[in-house]
Amino acid sequence: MNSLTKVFILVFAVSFGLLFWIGRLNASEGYSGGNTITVYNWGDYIEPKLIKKFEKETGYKVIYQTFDSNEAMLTKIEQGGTTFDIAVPSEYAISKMKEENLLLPIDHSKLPNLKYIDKRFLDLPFDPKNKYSIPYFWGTVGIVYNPDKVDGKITSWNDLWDKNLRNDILLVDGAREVMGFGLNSLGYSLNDVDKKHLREAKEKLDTLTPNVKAIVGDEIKMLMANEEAAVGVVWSGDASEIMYENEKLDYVVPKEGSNLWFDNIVIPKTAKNLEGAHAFINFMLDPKNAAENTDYVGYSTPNVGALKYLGKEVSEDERFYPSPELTEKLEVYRNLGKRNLAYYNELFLEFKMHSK
Ligand code: SPD
Repeated sequence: MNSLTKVFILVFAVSFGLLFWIGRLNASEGYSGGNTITVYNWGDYIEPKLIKKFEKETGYKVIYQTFDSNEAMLTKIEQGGTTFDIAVPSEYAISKMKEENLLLPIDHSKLPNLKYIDKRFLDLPFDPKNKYSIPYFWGTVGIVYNPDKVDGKITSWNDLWDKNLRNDILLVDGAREVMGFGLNSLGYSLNDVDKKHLREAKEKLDTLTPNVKAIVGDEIKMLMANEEAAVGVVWSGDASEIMYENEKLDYVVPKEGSNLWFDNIVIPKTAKNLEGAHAFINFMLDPKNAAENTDYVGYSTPNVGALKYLGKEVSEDERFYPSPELTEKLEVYRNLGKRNLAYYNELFLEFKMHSK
């Protein structure tokens, strides 16, 4: 082989290697465009068979990535370098993303299945006219408990401080959720930004630590269903899943009040495949697909078309489909602004350190 051929082979090999690694990097940060769409969703938040079905029906290939909190999702999208076509933030995170100009408007003419969404979930204050977001799931924060392991019924956030629950409580790993119930237990709003109240809530939470067994993510479902703890503070859909696995358990929204939340689908500004993103949203809005998804993940659907397939035992279970009167008494998280959110996160981190 002459030296010119050697140089040619070397240049070819290096270029091929570089292209390969760039391709891998793109894939890991959500490469999309052409025939591919990248979806960024909460863990355990879709029936996997629906992804396959979507790919088969539309010819798009789905790259699927997950997050476990709004804060983690926000940080990743704010940092840039991603090309997610779809993300699923909660309402206060949507307000923040709008404020930071991180979202693209959604073309409703490409979503014929939007008509199946209950009007109650449309045009909410965090996104007037649903310009940037389409309802996916909704729910509450509450207490799932094992009646065999607690004295009497649980009705209040303050029941968590019962001395008999030593090392027997699991908490959802969410700053707004944990700080929120700390505030609610003191009679404050879960959108309170008064630093004195927030510190008071954190100090009260610190006194709960002897009862806290762990602060966990999606594994809370398996742990509660297997009776590894008596009580869990969870999102309603996780409670529904837990109770499906272990019928003995019950779920309550505490009397002092709690959070009503909405997770909506958005198209981040960095999206590369708008056609694919709209096709995905419309597919998820199809009543049969939405019913299959609801049946799998256990959360409450805003899709009235889907409820028909799920049966009355689902739609009439007031623990997971609370009446409009009850939901009016609950509070939706507001976007509290960068500084206040940072303070919530800081106090929650301190609490986590304290409970180790
Ligand atoms: N495992 C999926 C959990 C999704 C829960 N989203 C709730 C957000 C409340 N702010």
